[in-house]
Amino acid sequence: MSGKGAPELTVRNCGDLRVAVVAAQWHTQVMDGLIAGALRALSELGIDEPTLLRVPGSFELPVVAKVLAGRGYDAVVALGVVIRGGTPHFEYVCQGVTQGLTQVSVDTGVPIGFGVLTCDTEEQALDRAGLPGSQEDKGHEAVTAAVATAATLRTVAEPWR
Ligand code: DLZ
Repeated sequence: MSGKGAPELTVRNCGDLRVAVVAAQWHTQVMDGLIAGALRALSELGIDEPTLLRVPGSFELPVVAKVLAGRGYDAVVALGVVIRGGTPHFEYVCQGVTQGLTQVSVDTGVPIGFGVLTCDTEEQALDRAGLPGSQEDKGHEAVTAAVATAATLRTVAEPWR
């Protein structure tokens, strides 16, 4: 999938939104970049002191996202990186985390930013991790998308006000 065509999102009046970030721990260098990009985006949006929780691997992201979504957060951002190996495990982890996060979001009505990289190689992941020299900053993008969606949902919650 190409990053070409991504919108320039403008999100206003969102500094009071409560946002949690849940991040896996596999592939430290890539994860450090994703988390830094996510925290930078939150700071740019005026969202100070976000909650940051770590889980072992990407497969564990949905369960924590679900609990956070039930605790009053307006948006949750899930960060992880899964790199293809020589076994079908890659497909199972990718499928589990993708379907799990989609289900959490739709079931709870809380936007979940999808900052999970699914890559063939570590080089591809580094190129999307928002590190110096990276082409893309997927942690930043995932926060912006989740907060923009939460801000949109707030406008439809009580449209008569
Ligand atoms: C087992 C596993 C493998 C092989 N690869 C990754 C990976 O590339 N990225 C990731 O986030 N997690 C990986 N895991 C761990 C699983 O997500 C999960 O933590 C374990 O299967 C334990 O439930």
